Amino acid sequence: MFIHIKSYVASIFMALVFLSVAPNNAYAHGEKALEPFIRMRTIQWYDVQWSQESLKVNDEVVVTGKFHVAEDWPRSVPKPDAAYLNVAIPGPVLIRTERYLNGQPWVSSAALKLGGDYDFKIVLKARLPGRYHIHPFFNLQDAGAVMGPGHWVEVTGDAATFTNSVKTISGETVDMETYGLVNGVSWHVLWIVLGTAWLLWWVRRPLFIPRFKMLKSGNEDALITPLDKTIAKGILVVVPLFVFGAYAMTDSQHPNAIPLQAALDQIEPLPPTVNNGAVNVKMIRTEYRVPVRTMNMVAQIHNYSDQPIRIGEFASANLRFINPSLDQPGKNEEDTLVAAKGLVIDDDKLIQPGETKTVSMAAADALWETEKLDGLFRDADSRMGGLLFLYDPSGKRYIASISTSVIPKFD
Ligand SMILES: [Cu+2]
Repeated sequence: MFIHIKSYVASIFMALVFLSVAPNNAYAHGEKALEPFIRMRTIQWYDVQWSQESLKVNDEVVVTGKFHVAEDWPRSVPKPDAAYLNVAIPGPVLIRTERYLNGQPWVSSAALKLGGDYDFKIVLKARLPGRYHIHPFFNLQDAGAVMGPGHWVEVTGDAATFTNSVKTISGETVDMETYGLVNGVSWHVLWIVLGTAWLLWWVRRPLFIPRFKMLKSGNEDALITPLDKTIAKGILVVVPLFVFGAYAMTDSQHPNAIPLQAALDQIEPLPPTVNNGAVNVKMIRTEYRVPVRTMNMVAQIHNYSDQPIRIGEFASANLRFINPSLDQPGKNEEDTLVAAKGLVIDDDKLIQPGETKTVSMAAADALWETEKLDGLFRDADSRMGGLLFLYDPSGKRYIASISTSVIPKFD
């Protein structure tokens, strides 16, 4: 009976493992995995660009972009006190050679300031040929990975020609592809051989039940022979000596070793002038109409700048809803995450300097559903965030971060 239950549980477990492993979309790698309120109200990416999309082995692709750290950071998500910007790629097919935040070289994690804007640059070097979807993404401590937009990059050429040499502080040039490999493999082999030998030494003898019987009959002294004890003592002396010896040798070969750095990098957000702070947007009411997949937003916009402005785009969770009547740069209409005619404004006139105007906007596209952002209403936190891009007649951009609770409409 017990065996039956066990095999039943085991088969359910196997089925679950299989289901979780079997991909239903081989291209997705977690872009839609996080709850909508986290994707919309933590890291708000914009202007993300890839320097090229077809490169040869050893060529570089530079990923640049900006992100805004939402002011209305969700209560249930730990604050970004240690955040690490990385690139999502399927394995070491490209290597990251440089990374900058606000123009500053960036090695470790950094604390991000809520409400701040940051400018990043990542340099990648192609290692293995193939076609890869590359995203910048943020690893947020205790919160998870917030994906930025992705782009397909094709790598051609011969993997054997890949080079990855770096010059150390002491002036030595090392090949990162092979450096320390023999050493690492040798140590692993040593411990595996030693561990397996010790295991086999005991396993070759009668095991649990015969030993248990000997123990019960008071014959336990016969279980461990003097030779066993001698070998055990030998291991106890030789292994630590060997480890300390190897350590002393390494230390004398490389006297100036620096440990891996664990401190956080200190990087300030961009000065507020970058986004001017010249436009203030107060959300009055936001409704999402489920059947027509439309976010209806009523906003009060105050223009503190000295130029008349118009709304050009609403961006949230890497989706971009564009006002088609305004010719704005970087529309990227062919991008699957861009709704090129997705933003409709009821009274789409210039907002004059000093004017406060109430505007109704509708961000409509099936992307709300296909990107699984409509799951917002099944969350305990149904607040949405995003960036509103406004432009003056000269094309200068003003960015306002918005945050609003969303009411679903099911008809
Ligand atoms: Cu992707």
